[in-house]
Amino acid sequence: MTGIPGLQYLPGFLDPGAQQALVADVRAAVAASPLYTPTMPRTGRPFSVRMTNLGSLGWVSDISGYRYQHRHPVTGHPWAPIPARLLAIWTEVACYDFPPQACLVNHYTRSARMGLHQDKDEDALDAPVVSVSLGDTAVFRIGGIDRRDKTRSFKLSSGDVVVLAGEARLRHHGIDRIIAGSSSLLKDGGRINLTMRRVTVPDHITRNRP
Ligand code: MD3
Ligand code: FE
Repeated sequence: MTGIPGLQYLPGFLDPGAQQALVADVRAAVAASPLYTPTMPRTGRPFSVRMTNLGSLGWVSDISGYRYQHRHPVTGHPWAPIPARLLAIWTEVACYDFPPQACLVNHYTRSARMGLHQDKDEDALDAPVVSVSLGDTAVFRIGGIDRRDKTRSFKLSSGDVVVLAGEARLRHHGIDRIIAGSSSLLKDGGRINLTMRRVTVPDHITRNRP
């Protein structure tokens, strides 16, 4: 479908009404778990993307490293819950029997970007990652498992959903740039990406049972 096994690209999965409703849910959740500026491990350099999380676990980065934790690093409170409308998208597209535990909320202004990286801080690497794009279009780049593998890029527009499973799960990827003014969904422009993930291996899954 995309020529990349395990990558399912669902353009226009959410209609404009569903996108508006999701933005309202996310704004309410972010009021309780505010966006903050993470910093890079070792250097402490700030990210250009602001982040927060929803769900029982949230992905954080600071000078000591990357990890999942139960509390917001600034407020010290547990993360706000993942909105039902977002959980319903996971149920519809993930083909996975357990719910996501983390929803990373990435906020991009017109100059924000995300360098090429792998998502590998989760124990449940058998679970897919489900991404929902809202607002301005992004130029997304995806490569291979090896950082030097060739990459290709495509645009992620508001309402697009991407499911990353199997072979695609550990590919390098990043956001090269945001196309400012390409969507009127968010009143101040910019882009929000919501990434749902399973972090821990569900208890009752026993591997290699004879
Ligand atoms: C390909 N976010 O939060 S979402 C991230 O648009 C992240 O904010 C980007 O990469 C964003 O980690 C890209 C699409 C995506 C998410 C996970 C992937 C693509 C992926 C995992 C493996 C391969
Ligand atoms: Fe990623």
